[in-house]
Amino acid sequence: MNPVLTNEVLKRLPGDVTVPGDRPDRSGILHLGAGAFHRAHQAVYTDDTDWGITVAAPNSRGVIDALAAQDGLFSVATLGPDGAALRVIGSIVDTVHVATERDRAADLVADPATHVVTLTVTEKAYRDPRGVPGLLADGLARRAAADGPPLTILCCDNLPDNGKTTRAAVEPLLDDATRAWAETNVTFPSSMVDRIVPASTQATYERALAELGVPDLAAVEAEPFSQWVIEDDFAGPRPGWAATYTADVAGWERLKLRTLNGVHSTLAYLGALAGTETVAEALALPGAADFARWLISEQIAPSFTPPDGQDTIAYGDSVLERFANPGIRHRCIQIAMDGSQKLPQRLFATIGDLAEAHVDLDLIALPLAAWTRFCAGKTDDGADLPLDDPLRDVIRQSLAAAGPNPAARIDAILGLRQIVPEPLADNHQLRRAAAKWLRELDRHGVATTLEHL
Ligand code: CS2
Repeated sequence: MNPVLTNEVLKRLPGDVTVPGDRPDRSGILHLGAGAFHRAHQAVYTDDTDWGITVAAPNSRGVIDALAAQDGLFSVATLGPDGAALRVIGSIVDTVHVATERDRAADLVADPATHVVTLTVTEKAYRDPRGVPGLLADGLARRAAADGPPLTILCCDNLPDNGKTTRAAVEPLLDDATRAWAETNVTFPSSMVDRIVPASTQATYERALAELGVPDLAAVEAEPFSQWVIEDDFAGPRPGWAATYTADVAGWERLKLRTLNGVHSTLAYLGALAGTETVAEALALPGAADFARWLISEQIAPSFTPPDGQDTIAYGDSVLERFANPGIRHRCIQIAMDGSQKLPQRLFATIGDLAEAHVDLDLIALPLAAWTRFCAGKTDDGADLPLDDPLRDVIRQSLAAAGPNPAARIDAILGLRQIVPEPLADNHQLRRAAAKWLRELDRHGVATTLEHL
């Protein structure tokens, strides 16, 4: 058998690769969602503590099979201006595949040795009671029946009030006895997580092989920046993560979701339409960076109050610098997916607050127009674009019924109650501005529209 990255191989890795110290022998953390983001974020924070993680994959098992074959080890390549630095992470000590081992997964939620359950399962997972919320509810029922120790359920997905959102998804599924027990024994802190981690590609695995000398099929790559702000509301022991602990995460969530993620989605739709592959390339389109800065200062910043000590415009500048990192190839199409689940907190919340404050909505209507055009599935050059979205059919049907008229297409999108808050549907200023931008995009394409802003 060809060697892969394992405990045995760790001892003879090249000297410039950072390796884990003593590995934890058991895990106090159960993590749901084995994606690249988890591996480059929470798993790295945990690697600096003496806690371990059992990572559960809800659906696809490729990554956890790779991790299982590698003693839980994987590498993170940090891509800075001076090239890549590789670190092997040792915090993952066990794996579980929920689709085929659901019973074991529920037992792990109930296991008295599990103190914290963390989640990165993407925005849409909280809407499906049969999926992750159902698993948590089953696990809590078992924990309550055994009168187990308190449990912290910590959401790390890009949702506003993500702790409350998680609680709201789980609580209705609990029986009365479990609900009463959970009330005093389970907490759902909110958290703001941040690190740009593109989906791994062939290039990621090739780099890992070249640097490690053995294959690493769970390798990830990420930017140098990393941040984690956690509401300090732990039911039991708290891992020694070097995060920021605070009583109020809401301001941090808003700052990040509206600025970083809002501009990310904006650039993703503009870039996808213009035919650029990555966010860095979209930002390099003539006029794009000026537009992004303008959007941040004129529309995003006035929509909310940032947390103490933060300045939204300065934060936005640092975000744009991160987006421009040439080492990070974050594909527009990846960020563009699931727009119906992302845009409520990234775009429509901003627009709603601006409308209430009677701020002009002209610039913020451009991302709305770009998304509307993106949903039709063609680039400015007529190439096909995928619409990877749980509400794909509803969106496509409404757009088809609207026909080619830009104003009618904007009204069709604004009429989608699952996505757009009610008061925005008949906001005349928004409708007019978005229809104007959509007409521009239809006639001239993204590149010309941005250049002539
Ligand atoms: C991105 C995020 O894919 C997306 O929707 O906007 O994954 C973004 O890279 C992270 O939230 C950065 O922390």
